[in-house]
Amino acid sequence: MHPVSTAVAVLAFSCVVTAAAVERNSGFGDGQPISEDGKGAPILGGTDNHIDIQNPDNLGQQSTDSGTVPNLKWRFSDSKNRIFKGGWSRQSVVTDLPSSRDIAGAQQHLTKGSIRELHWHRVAEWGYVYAGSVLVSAVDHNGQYQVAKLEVGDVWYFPPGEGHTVQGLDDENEFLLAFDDGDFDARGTTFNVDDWIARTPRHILAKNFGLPAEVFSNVPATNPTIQNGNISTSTVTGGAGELSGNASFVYYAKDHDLQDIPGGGGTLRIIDTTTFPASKTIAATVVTLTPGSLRELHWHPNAEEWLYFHKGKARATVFLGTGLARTFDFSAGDTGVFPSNSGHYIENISEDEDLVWIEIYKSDRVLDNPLTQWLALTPADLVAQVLRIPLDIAQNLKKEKQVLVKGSS
Ligand SMILES: *[C@@H]1O[C@H](CO)[C@@H](O)[C@H](O)[C@H]1NC(C)=O
Ligand SMILES: *[C@@H]1O[C@H](CO)[C@@H](O)[C@H](O)[C@H]1NC(C)=O
Ligand SMILES: CC(=O)N[C@H]1CO[C@H](CO)[C@@H](O)[C@@H]1O
Repeated sequence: MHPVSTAVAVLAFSCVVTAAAVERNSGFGDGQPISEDGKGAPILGGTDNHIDIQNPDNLGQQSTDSGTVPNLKWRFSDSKNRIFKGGWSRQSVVTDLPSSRDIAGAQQHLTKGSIRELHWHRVAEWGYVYAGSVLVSAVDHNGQYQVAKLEVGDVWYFPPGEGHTVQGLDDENEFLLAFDDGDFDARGTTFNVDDWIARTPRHILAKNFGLPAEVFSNVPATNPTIQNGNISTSTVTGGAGELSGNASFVYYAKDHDLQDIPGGGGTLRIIDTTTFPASKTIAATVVTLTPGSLRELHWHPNAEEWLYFHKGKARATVFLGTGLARTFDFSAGDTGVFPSNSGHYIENISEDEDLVWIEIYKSDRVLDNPLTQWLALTPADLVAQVLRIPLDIAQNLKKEKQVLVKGSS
């Protein structure tokens, strides 16, 4: 037999065997696109069963989904990690998650003493410490400066163009970064100080700093981004003084109470210009949702929402209008985007683990319109007629935002 024919025959045979071996009723829990009402069939071609089991909604589990909705999820685990002596960094940008036009994100890790070198960006940078502690330092265009030690839950915001640096203080330190432009890798986004100095004629450096040119002969030209170092003990004085009060570029979690949650399903921290005045282009919410609870159906009138899932397991359906809806399964390490004004909810689908995520908006404010409150504050007879629900139900819808609705666990 011709070798190719043999291969085809073997392949055909193995498909038959596989098809017969797969239980018709095995279903989504086994990573098979087969519904209880008999739709679908087993996957016989190449597939990553592990990923399929984690994403039953990609397989078609949710019967209310409809139409073609683009992918709105990206796993940091699918990002290219850059490793350095002193840490690592991986990002989620518009080429990874094309629907995220407003926000790009990154995770970054610094070991003790390691320095994210001095740099600035064309875009604003927002940071949230979730492990360890860091020293951040920045100087604005007026020559005002701030040096601050941040711990877990604390946030920084550097406006576009503000020179800054970050140093790890504990043995291991990690934080989430968000930038107010999805196209973070565009040319002209990040400017590293060593890069600039290495690319400036020596006699110009001498003239600029009023120093012998040799002073700069060891400046690295390789752009290390993260480098080993010793923990800073220097203090800064002079210039136009320290940034503080409403001009401060840091938000300390300990100075702010958690938001009141009528629905009782968890905790919420809103970090926008009402609580962190300097953060003019990035607003954020840090949410903890208890098992079985629901971030109620709502939409954001003012911005696209970018999400980073820090802990737990979630399910969310995004409604894009005109009959379009798609459900996504999220777990720790995923990022996601809900387009501007899209309707959505997030449910904690774990039996016992809290769900923790961070929402980022390119805005000065976090604004949301909950569905229940809208219906409750519309004439009840109109709502009853349109939705064909009993009048007394429409009359008794909750008029107060629930935000996080407690589920039974
Ligand atoms: C860190 O401190 C040690 C001990 O003082 C010194 O030998 C070393 O050169 C320092 N490293 C850097 C990067 O300055
Ligand atoms: C500081 O910001 C808060 C919140 O935006 C505002 O209410 C307050 O008036 C500001 N204070 C000053 C001194 O500008
Ligand atoms: C503890 C709890 O209520 N878990 C629920 C989370 O959500 C999933 C999916 O809706 C339910 O199956 C779990 O029972």
